Amino acid sequence: MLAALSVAAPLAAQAPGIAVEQPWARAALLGGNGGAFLTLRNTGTAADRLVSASSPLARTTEIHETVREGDVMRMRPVTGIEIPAGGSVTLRPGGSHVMMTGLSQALRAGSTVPLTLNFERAGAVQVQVAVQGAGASAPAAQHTH
Ligand SMILES: [Cu+2]
Repeated sequence: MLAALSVAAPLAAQAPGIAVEQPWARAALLGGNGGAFLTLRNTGTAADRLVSASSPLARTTEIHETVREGDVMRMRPVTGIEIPAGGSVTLRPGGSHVMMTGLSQALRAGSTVPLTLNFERAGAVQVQVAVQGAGASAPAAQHTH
């Protein structure tokens, strides 16, 4: 199954102090919503903060967290995600994620979605998000050379 997910685009991006690793998204329908997931690694000596995100394919792009209310898991927008100096934060299904709503084109498995992440200190970082199947729960195996 993983062989079908090979993607030509680079899967990691580097900005001063911030590395974005393994960005991936679930397949989603035209007009629908898609979640993007990734690991933010802060290689700098000061804390940084993801404050916003945008994609040309989405009407709006928000940073969401998932909270439990009784037996129900709900998503809600947050103003940012802190990445401690020397630390990392992983956005994953069931947790924090980047939410793209009002997609102007379907997200098809095997394609990529451009996403810009804006950090308080590191500024704008552009990544190509690899689209996986709708039921995917983790990034595909990645080869690093
Ligand atoms: Cu969400």
